[in-house]
Amino acid sequence: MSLENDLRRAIESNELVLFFQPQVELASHELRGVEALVRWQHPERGLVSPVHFIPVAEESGLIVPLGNWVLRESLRQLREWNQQGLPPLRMSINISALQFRQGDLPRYLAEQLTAFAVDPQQVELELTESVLMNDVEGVLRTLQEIKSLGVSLAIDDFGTGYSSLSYLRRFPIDRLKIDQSFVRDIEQTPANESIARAIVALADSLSLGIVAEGIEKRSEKAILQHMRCAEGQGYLFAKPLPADDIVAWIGHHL
Ligand code: G
Ligand code: G
Ligand code: MN
Ligand code: NA
Repeated sequence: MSLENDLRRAIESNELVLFFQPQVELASHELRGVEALVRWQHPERGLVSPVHFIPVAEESGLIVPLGNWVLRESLRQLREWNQQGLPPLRMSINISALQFRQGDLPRYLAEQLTAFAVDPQQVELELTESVLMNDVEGVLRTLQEIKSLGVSLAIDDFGTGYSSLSYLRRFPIDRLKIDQSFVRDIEQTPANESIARAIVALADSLSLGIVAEGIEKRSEKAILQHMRCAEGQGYLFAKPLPADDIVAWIGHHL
C-alpha cells in the first residue's frame, strides 16, 4: 500500500495519537501550556514521526482531514484535563499552510470549540511564516475570523522564514516562538544569542508573548531567562509526552 493510502486509512481507523510537550515559565518552571504533536501508531512500523508523514499529508491534501483530527483530539483532551481539575492550560496546535488556506479553518474551529465547550482563550494556533506570505488580504481575513473566536495566534519557528517583519504590524499575532536553531549552542554561538535577544526585545516592544523552543541544557535556559524570555519548551523540561504522562509530570512539578 502506498504511504498516502496507508495514511488515509490511518486517519479513519484512529491510528493517529497526540503527544503533548510542556511549555513552562522559565522563572518558575510552572506549566503554562502544551504543544500538541501528532504521531502515527502504525500497526507494523510502530510509532512514526510526523517528519515522515506530514509532508505526504500536505502533498496529497490529507493534511485537511488530518489537521481536523488533531484539532478535535486536542480540544477533547483539553476538556478532559479541565474536567479533571488540572490548572487551565494553553493548548498550542500546529496548523500547516495548506490547512490554513484550504480547510475552511475558522468555521471548523468555531464548530469544534462549541462541540467540546472549551474556553477559546485556552487555545492557540501555531502558524509558520510561510502561512502569512501570500494573499495578505485573504490571510488577514482568516486571522481576524480566528481571533474573533477568542483563539490566539503564535508564529512558529520565528526567524527562519523569508517573510518581512511588517506582517507583525498587519496581522493580529499574540506570541513568537524562537526557533530551536537559535537556542542550540546559544552559549558558544554569539550570533544565536544576539538573534534570540533581538527576538525577545521585538516581542517585548510589540507586547507579544514569547516561547523559546528546543531548550536542552540548563545553560541555555539560564541565558534565555537572563534576557527575560518569559517561557520555554524543550527536553530540559520534558519531551513530548502521552496525555497520561502529562498529568504525572504536573504532579511532580507542582
Ligand atoms: O514532534 P516533532 O518532532 O516530532 O514534530 C516534527 C514536525 O512535525 C514539527 O515541525 C511539527 O511542527 C510537525 N507537527 C507535529 N504535529 C503536527 C500537527 O498536528 N500538524 C502539523 N501541521 N504539523 C505537526
Ligand atoms: O516545528 P515545531 O516547532 O512545531 O516542532 C517542534 C519539534 O521540536 C518537535 O518535533 C519536537 O519533538 C521537537 N523538540 C522539542 N523540544 C526539543 C528539544 O529540546 N530538542 C530537540 N532536538 N527537539 C525538540
Ligand atoms: Mn510548533
Ligand atoms: Na518550531
